[in-house]
Amino acid sequence: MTPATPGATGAIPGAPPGPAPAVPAAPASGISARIEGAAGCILLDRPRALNALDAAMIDGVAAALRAFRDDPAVQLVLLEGAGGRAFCAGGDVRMVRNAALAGDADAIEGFFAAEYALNRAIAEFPKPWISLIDGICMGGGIGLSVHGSHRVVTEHAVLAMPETAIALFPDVGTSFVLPRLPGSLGHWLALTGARLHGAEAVEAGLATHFTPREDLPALRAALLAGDAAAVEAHARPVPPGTVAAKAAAVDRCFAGNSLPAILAALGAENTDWAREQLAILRRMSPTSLCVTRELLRRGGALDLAGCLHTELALTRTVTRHPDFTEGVRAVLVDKDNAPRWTPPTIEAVDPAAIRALFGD
Ligand code: QUE
Repeated sequence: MTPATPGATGAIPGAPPGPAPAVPAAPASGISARIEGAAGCILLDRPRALNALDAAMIDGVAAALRAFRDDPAVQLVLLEGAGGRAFCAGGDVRMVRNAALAGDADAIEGFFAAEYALNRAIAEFPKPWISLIDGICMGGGIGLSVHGSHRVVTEHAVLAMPETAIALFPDVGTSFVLPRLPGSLGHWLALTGARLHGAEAVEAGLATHFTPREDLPALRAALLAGDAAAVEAHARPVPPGTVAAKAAAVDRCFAGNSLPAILAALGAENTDWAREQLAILRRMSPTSLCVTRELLRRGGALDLAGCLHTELALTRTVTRHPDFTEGVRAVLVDKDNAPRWTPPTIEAVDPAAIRALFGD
């Protein structure tokens, strides 16, 4: 068989039938994309980084999306993570930090613009876009899945938007999604970075179906045969769980329209859960918490495109704030988990500084 032209992109015209050639991805891209049966299959394949998305992976997924969208042989898209531990742990924030330290604003903007364009293309994808989430799914991984039609989680799935820990904010279109979750659930998830297990993620509305890991091979086989309805057939009912049990307290505490109001409500709650949430919020970037609260307020009134536009504008200002490089340093570079935030407390955040980050 003739090797594919190096650097070729898109489906190869006149390719012989049978096992389809890889759609475009060179092995170095961190993804692979191929047609199996009636399914366009995309594998996030950088397991040593928990499949965190770098620029090449974003370009690879975007090229595969275009090829699968335009290929009538592809009835649905199947998105998975390699390595057994993660679907996708996030984005390449170490690279973004290096670019921020180097003052390379164009590199930062280019990275996020490509990622957010992909998030929007997934929302507009005309065929089933089915993510099988059998491990860690955070940040950029939520962006690759939540805008698609089907998000199948297993008992090994852990979903979260943990950006306030690194002084970023919930992006990849989640400023559209989170304010639309029931009650104040999205505000709680965004501010605290709370991790939801598979069944809880279905309860919260981030995931659509729960299927045990042991059933994934059968589900996968049915999907390769083009049967998107197999997602329903293989789904198990979700037992009423911890999210429903917490919902009333979440709504009492996280509905406040400012961080001081949320802290006051948590203090008044006087439960172990509320004290734990307070302790978590006290570890996050105070500036990032205030940006996040305001972003979700605005996101509730915008469409997805408007949210992604707001997020992209924020990446420019927020990555220039000292908390961002410090947060990535503390969590992902030095891993001392001892960030020194500027200002150091929520009470010391100047509302005018938050407005300035939004460009008001
Ligand atoms: C908050 C985040 C991220 C995070 C941890 C946080 C994030 C992200 C990663 C991550 C994890 C593993 C990797 C990697 C990145 O961790 O966005 O390259 O191998 O991408 O507390 O927002």
